Amino acid sequence: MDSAPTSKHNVDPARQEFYARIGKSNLAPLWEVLHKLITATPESVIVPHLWQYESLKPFLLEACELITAKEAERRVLILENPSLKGESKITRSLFAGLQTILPGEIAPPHRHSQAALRFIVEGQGAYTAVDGERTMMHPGDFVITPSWTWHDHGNTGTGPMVWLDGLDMHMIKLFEASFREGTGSDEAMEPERPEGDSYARYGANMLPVEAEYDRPTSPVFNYPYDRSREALETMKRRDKWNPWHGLKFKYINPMNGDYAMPTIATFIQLLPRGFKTQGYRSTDSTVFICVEGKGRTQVAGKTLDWGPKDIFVIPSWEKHRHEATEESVLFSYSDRVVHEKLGFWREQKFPN
Ligand code: 1HN
Repeated sequence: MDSAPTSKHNVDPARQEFYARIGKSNLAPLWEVLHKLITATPESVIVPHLWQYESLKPFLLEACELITAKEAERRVLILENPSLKGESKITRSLFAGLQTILPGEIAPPHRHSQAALRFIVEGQGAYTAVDGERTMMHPGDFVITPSWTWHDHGNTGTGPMVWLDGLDMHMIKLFEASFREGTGSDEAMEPERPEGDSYARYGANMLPVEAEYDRPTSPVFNYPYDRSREALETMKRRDKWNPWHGLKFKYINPMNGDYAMPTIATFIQLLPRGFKTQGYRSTDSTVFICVEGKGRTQVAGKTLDWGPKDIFVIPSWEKHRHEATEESVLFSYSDRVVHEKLGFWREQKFPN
């Protein structure tokens, strides 16, 4: 096959003949690819992109006419990075999708190696059940489905309910460690514990003495928005604004103060009206959703204008700035926790 030289070395016919010959033994010369493999700085293949919720909403409702939640198993429209069409990826490691469930519908129980987060976008009256406990979901709540826990969803309300699903799916795929099973039934699982049980045990700044909890994921599986919003509201009265983040918090596991999930880092931040963050970049490609407010993010020569429920993605090591034209709240998730745990996370804060 005719291919353009990838480096200055391989114009040499003797080398080319050698490469072809060793290729038959499933060998290849590192020196031809080294500079592509090890770049001086991250070269993200993904692009920044914004999904405007208002323009997606009709598609979410149209999907409801085409397929039931039961038949779909999960009625999710995948947010695909424009540079990775067909790969079900918003970043190289993460999945994002918008799930819709109609009144009376059930998304049947299953479990899988992939961990999920739900960030509730709109509606009321739907629950998710995780590992035997149901929690009602409200807009702005951050809900966790840890790896290999049974989960189902049901809408007992009167209108459609929509949430953002974030999964560590492509990490599991990379490691070829995916398992999945159903219960053999389409019916919702019977709860084993009363609603609010885990929040009472682990979410009230107390822990059971001799707590027996050995998962790497937070035992609090619903971080309600009214609590996190109230905290931000109280803090904004006296806190100095961080020039790169405004007022930004990570969700934590109360057992150890670590990120709430072992594979996905989650954050919430408040930007006051008129605030402009200074340039910032980090190695973790990040998915943002605007919860409240209005603003714009400058990244790679693009301006992403966001408002409530809009979702956008910032690639690894792309310098960006947020500007809030109204007081804004952003929720975000990334694989930063993995970068940190494995020791390769980096960030750069710019002086302007
Ligand atoms: C999944 O199980 C859910 O449980 C949502 O709601 C989205 C995307 C890919 C694979 C499994 C859910 C999913 C998913």
